Amino acid sequence: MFVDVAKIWIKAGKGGDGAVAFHREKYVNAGGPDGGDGGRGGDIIFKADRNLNTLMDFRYKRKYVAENGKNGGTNQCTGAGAPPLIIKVPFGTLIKDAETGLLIKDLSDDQPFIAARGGNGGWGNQHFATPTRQIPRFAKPGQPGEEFHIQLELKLIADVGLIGFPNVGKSTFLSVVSSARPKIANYHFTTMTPNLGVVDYFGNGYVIADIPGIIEGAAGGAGLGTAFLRHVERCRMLLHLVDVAGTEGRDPIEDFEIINRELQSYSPTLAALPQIVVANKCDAVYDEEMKERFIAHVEAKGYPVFCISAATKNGLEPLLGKTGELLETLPKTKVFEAEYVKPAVPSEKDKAFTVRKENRTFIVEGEWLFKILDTVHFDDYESMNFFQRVLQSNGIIDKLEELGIQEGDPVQIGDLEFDYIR
Ligand SMILES: Nc1nc2c(ncn2[C@@H]2O[C@H](COP(=O)(O)OP(=O)(O)OP(=O)(O)O)[C@@H](O)[C@H]2O)c(=O)[nH]1
Ligand SMILES: [Mg+2]
Repeated sequence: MFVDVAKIWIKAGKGGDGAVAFHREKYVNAGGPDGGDGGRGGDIIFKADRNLNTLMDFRYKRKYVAENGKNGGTNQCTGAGAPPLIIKVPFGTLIKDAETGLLIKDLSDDQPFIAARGGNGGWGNQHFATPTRQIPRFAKPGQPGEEFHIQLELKLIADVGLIGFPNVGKSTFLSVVSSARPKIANYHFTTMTPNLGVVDYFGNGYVIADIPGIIEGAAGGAGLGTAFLRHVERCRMLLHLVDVAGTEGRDPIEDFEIINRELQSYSPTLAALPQIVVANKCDAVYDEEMKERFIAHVEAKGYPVFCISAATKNGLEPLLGKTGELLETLPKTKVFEAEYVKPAVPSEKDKAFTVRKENRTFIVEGEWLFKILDTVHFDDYESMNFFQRVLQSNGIIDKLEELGIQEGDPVQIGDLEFDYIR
C-alpha cells in the first residue's frame, strides 16, 4: 500500500538530573560537593533515505520517543548522554507542524535534520558551592526534551510530471522512455500510486513521475481526487498526455481543457508550470480532422505539441529531446521553504513576570520562574535560600511590597503557596 501522509508524535529525551553528592574518602571527613551533571537527552533526527518510497511504516508506529540522559553520579561523574533516535523517511518528505500545517522542514537532501532537541542535563551540586554555601543539598533536574505533533507528507522529487485523463497512456509512455515497469491496462485508474522513471538524456537523466489519472471534478474528490497531484508539485514542468484517437469517445480538446481547469483549482502555481502537450495514440487515430483541430487548438494557446504513439514508440525522440532542452532552461526542483518558527523558549535574560492580587493572595507568574521553581527542594534550607535570592534579585519582592503586601499574606507562585515573611 502506498501511504503518503502520516501524523506522528515525536519526543526527544529528557536530560539526566544533576546529582547531590559529597566527596567521601577514608580519613577525610566532610568532603566537598561532588555531584556530577546529568547527560543530555537524545535528539530526534530525521534522515532522508533513497531506499524508501512510502510513509507506510508511520501508519503502524506513531510515537517516537528518544532515550533520556543518564543522571549524574558521585565523584563528579557526568551521566551519559542518550543517543539520538534517527527516523528514516523517503526523499522529498515534508515535516509539518500538525496543528498549524506550517512547514518545518523539506527533507530533500542528505542532511540529517534535528526535529526535536533533547533536554540538557541538570547541574550537579558541585556547581552550587559558594564560600557561604558549602553544603549545597540541591542540584538541577534535567530539562525536558522537545516534543511535537507532526505531519509527514511525501512529495516525490521529479523533474517532469505526467498528467492526463485515465487510460490515455501515461504509464505506457513511462515504460517506453525509462526502465520503470508500471502496471498498464485498458481500464481507468490502473495506476493507483505514483511511479518514477529516469530518462537518459545525453548521459544525464531526468526523472518523470507518472501519477494516477485525473477526471472532471477531481478537485472536488471525483475519481481518485487530486491528492496525488502533490507528487508533481515540485516538478519543473509537465507533460500533458491526451488521447487524440478519442478511443473512449471523448473529445481531446475537452479533455485538455478539463485537466487544466482541475490543475488550476488544485494549485495555480502547478497550473502555471511549463507544459508540453503530448498527443498520444496517434497510431489509432481514425478521425484525422479531430486530431488536427486539437493540434491547432493547443498551438493557438501557445503550447508546444508532439504527436506520438507510446504503443509503437513513434515520435518519442523529438519529444524527449525537447523536454531535456526545456529542462535545461528551468529552475531546479523546488525545495520548499520552512514556515514554522519554534516558539521562543524564554531565555535566562528574559525574566518577565507579573504580580496580581486576587482576594488576599498575591499571585506571581513568569515562565522562567516556574522553571526555577521546579529545581528547588523545599525541604532544603540552602535550596530555599537560593530561591529567595532569586525573588529578591529579580525585583519580585520589591513588586510585592509596592502592591502593599503585609506580613503573613499568602503568595502563590505556580504550585507553591507560602505566607509572606519579611
Ligand atoms: N493504440 C494505442 N494504445 C495505447 C497507446 N498508449 C497506451 N495505449 C493503451 O491504452 C491503455 C491504457 O494505458 P495506460 O498506460 O495504462 O494508461 P494510463 O494513462 O497510465 O491510465 P491510468 O493509469 O488508468 O490513468 C492500455 O491498454 C494501453 O495499451 C498508444 O500509443 N496507442
Ligand atoms: Mg497508469
